Amino acid sequence: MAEIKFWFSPGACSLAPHVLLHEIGVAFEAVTTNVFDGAQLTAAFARINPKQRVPVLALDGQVITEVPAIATAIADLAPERHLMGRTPLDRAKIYEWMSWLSGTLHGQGFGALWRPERFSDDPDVFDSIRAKGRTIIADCFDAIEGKLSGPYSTGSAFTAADPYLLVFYRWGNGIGFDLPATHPHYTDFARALVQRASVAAAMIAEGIADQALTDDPATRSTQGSIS
Ligand SMILES: N[C@@H](CCC(=O)N[C@@H](CS)C(=O)NCC(=O)O)C(=O)O
Repeated sequence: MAEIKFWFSPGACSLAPHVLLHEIGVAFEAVTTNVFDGAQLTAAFARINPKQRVPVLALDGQVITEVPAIATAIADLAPERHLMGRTPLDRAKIYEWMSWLSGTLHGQGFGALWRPERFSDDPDVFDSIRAKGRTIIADCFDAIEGKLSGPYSTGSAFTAADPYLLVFYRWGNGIGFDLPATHPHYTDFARALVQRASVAAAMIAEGIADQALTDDPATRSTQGSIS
């Protein structure tokens, strides 16, 4: 087995591959790089990932970035776990989920909401960009609600797409969406997922288990993260 090193920020999109590492039960070194804390985005980290983002996975020193690529690499470490599904169609569907979650919901939606400066140099239009981000997020949540109908996003078993969907469920509640009230399929999916041992283990490791999922809107504000 390769030597595995993994950089994450608590509650960030890195939670998804972090769950996958726990799911396959390998030994790995986890490095907390809190992206809320600029001081942790060091020059040393920039040498590892010049994009200055988490997650980062290193396999025997070979650095891999981007959630879909990292998820694929982790799945390939334990092919018997079928984290990329059991059929070519499953695999395509999982890439469909991950590409859309990464590019549209995360990059466009949460990117515009939390990082409007990525879309314009003019601070006067930031509020408008943030509003557009929130609309994109709402549209994505509605699409997710329409696609989910059980405990797994693809096929009849847990796959790499599932913990990625959990990341955005948590963020959505953190930014004031009332998903338990408005999106019952997505909520049932998320509640089932946090019961899974690998998900619980990753959330404990990230120090966010106490923020798991709650019906109390007052505590949901702590669930947001950074894009
Ligand atoms: N497209 C990247 C996005 C990675 C990303 O934006 N990560 C966030 C945390 S969720 C981050 O590191 N943000 C720090 C920053 O933008 O300064 C992926 O899928 O891995």
